[in-house]
Amino acid sequence: MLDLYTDATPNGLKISIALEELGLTYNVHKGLNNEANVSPEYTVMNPNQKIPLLKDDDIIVSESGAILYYLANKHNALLPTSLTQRTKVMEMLMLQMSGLGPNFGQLLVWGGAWNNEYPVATQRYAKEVNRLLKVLNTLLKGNDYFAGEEYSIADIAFFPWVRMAYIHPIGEMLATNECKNLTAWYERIGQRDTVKQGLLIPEANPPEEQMKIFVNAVVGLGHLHD
Ligand SMILES: N[C@@H](CCC(=O)N[C@@H](CS)C(=O)NCC(=O)O)C(=O)O
Repeated sequence: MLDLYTDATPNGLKISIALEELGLTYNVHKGLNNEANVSPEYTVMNPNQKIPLLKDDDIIVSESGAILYYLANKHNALLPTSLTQRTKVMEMLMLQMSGLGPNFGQLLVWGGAWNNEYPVATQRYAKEVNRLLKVLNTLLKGNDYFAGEEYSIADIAFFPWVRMAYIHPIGEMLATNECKNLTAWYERIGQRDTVKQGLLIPEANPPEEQMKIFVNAVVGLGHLHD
């Protein structure tokens, strides 16, 4: 039995999208409400006290990139077979995990949650997110997906983060209008029924409500970040 500990954050949504793509049945546990992610029971499973986390019977995996890789390997799906393409997928997965995710998270903290109190900090992260979005736009030139012709976990990893640039008010600071390939890719991925379904986990909240949950998550909940 699969148990997903998650919430409506980009890292959490990656996993519900992947599970929907794979057509798997899973139990959903809302991970951020009432500090569920810092409870003693949860901390045993993930000492890092973050969501998402996937429990597949006795296998427990945290870190969204690792969960995506685990699912793709286990089900032999969403990962190309050729070494060259697989390596491309891993390269993109690493870029998402180490580049776009952390920088966009910081942008939302400084520019969103903390109301641009320190414009120099907001600008630093806006500049880097903009740069990365343009890199993604270049990488998608002539390609439907990040690994070329094949939809993969790299696309799933980027989608909920890139989505922020299109649906969060902070997107006004970002030059998505200059990123035609990225916009076409974003629309292509967003049209998938499985993606639409994954975005409704853990609950069918409108995007604005999801944004609030997300901002709480990036700022940090409870005693973890005091
Ligand atoms: N690198 C991790 C990041 C996990 C992460 O930062 N999770 C956030 C939500 S997206 C969280 O659990 N925040 C709650 C907290 O810090 O208390 C991943 O990709 O899974």
